[in-house]
Amino acid sequence: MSSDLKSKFIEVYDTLKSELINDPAFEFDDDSRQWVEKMLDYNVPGGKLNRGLSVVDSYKLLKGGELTDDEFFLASALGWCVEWLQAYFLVLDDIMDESHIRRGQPCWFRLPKVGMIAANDGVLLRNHVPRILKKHFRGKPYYVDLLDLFNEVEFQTASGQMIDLITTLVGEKGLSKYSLSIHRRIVQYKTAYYSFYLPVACALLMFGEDLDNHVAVKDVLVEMGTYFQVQDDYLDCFGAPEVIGKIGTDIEDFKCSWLVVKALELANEEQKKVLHENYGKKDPASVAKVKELYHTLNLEGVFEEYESTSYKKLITSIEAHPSKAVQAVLKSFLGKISKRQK
Ligand code: GPP
Ligand code: MG
Ligand code: MG
Ligand code: MG
Repeated sequence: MSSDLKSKFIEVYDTLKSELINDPAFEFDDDSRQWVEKMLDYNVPGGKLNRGLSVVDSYKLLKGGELTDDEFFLASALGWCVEWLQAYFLVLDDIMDESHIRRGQPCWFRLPKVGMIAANDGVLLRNHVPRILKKHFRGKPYYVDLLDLFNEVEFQTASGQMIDLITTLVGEKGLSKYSLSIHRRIVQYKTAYYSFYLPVACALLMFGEDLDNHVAVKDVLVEMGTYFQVQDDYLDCFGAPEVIGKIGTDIEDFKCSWLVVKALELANEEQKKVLHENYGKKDPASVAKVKELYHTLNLEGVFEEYESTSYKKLITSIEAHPSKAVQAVLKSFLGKISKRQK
């Protein structure tokens, strides 16, 4: 995606924001308008924009040619709906995970003037999605399918987030209950559907496709999303905070992370004891012991191995797809995330 396209995409954000802060369904005054504008600028556009840009990219590959201005605007608006949904998830996820830093700045709820107002801001962000869809897609034949898609994916994500959170109660009873199959279920639901399936499904709907005919595409995207969240788990511990823009909390939070599952698989009895005694503790010395053990077990190497195996598997399943245009969509998405450092 060229920087010119990216700046055109960001122009669409400005349009959508200005519609939302002048929404006639609410009597805005200066304070409320300013609050929403600041909240949006802080939380919506500051990420990598991979998910949002993928809608435009995917639609373009499906069409096989340049987009009209109208098509570009609509595909971008759908891309921004995905980014809005993500902003809503992240504002709330950071409260739940007790995180401090996101996208290189304090998490929204950490700002002294914000605090728990962030919980309502999350609700507002979530409500902006159907307002954008209503304004720009109400007359389209695929409008109902779009609404249904966003609802389904939100349900899947919230369910995934629930198991991410309640599984820590299982871990507290006995860390060794964590397994790769539990991990897989968590990440498939909390990340893969909204981050990978949703952007491509938006493009397919806008292109006039019936999603029931694209189950194979969904399967590949869910697989890709799983790979992406394993990377996220890896970067939580091994990523450079100044590059990933956040500071990991998975060890402190007792998360069923890919790293702890792998560590449990590889550790001897003595090393398991170190894990049991230090995992899920807030104090920096315990966290350091867990990180040291990950290093001793060479989880960096184990991850590299996983990464190249997953990549090859994904390429094989993509190339099994009958349509070259769909193959291009999937390969383009994979290209954006493979071997990512952030
Ligand atoms: C990412 O998990 C998962 C989400 C952002 C989904 C949240 C869903 C809600 C319904 C709130 P993560 O905690 O590993 O992400 P990060 O590492 O970016 O904090
Ligand atoms: Mg989380
Ligand atoms: Mg988190
Ligand atoms: Mg994470």
